[in-house]
Amino acid sequence: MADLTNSLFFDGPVVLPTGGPLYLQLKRWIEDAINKGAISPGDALPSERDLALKVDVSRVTVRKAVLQLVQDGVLVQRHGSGTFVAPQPQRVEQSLSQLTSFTEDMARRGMAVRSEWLDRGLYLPSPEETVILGLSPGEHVSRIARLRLTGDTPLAIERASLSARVLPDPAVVSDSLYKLLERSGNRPIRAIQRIRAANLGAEDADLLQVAPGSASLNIERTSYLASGRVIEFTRSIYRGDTYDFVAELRIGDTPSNGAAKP
Ligand code: 16G
Repeated sequence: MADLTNSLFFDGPVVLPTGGPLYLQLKRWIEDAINKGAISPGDALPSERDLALKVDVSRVTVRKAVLQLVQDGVLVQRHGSGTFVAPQPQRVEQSLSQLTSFTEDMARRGMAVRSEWLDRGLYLPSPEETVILGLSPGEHVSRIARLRLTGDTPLAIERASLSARVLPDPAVVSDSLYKLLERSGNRPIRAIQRIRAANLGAEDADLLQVAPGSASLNIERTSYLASGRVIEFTRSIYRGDTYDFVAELRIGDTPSNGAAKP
């Protein structure tokens, strides 16, 4: 654990972001410092008095900003020892062999899940969507883009495309897309996933509340109905610091274990 009495101010004079009440400006500045990695989980914040002096605001302003950050779960206060950057969110393990929804994955861990809408609407499909979803000429695509969170912690950005014939009104998706598809008998039973490591651009990093360039796991899921028809094509961007994908591996029927088939 580092003593941050001074290191928060290494970058020179403090320039608060503009707009809104002073305590909210200070709150955003502290959040930025955490997101940029200037202060890390577990690090101690300078004392209220030191912060007020360095930032040139009143102690009341510091107290209000810190209180909000504590309420948001960004900072924690330990009686007698000070204020600290909250520990990293709990890592989530997801099986790679089960076809589950985000809502189900989180419910199994007892975590409340919610979504913030980034976009939802009917669009002319891209050539990629036309091919992957097997759309007929003139058929539209329903796109839903969501920030998926547990509490106040964003975990993933998901951008799903479905045929407008399957989902004519994307506004009807409330909590779970799979639950909705299940009701119309369109829940996928099989999916192919492609996972690759990437670094977050500024916009996605901002949504996921991490520093630009942070690691992410980008997943493309193409899901199928029992008929073999593609029902969903989703691109997800998971925060690299919160997700572990776990696959169970079994020895196969190979010649080496004597179980080879002709
Ligand atoms: C998962 C799926 C995503 C699906 C979503 C439905 C991955 C990588 N992606 O996040 O393809 O659209 O679940 O979740 O697992 P929902 O039913 O909670 O909306």
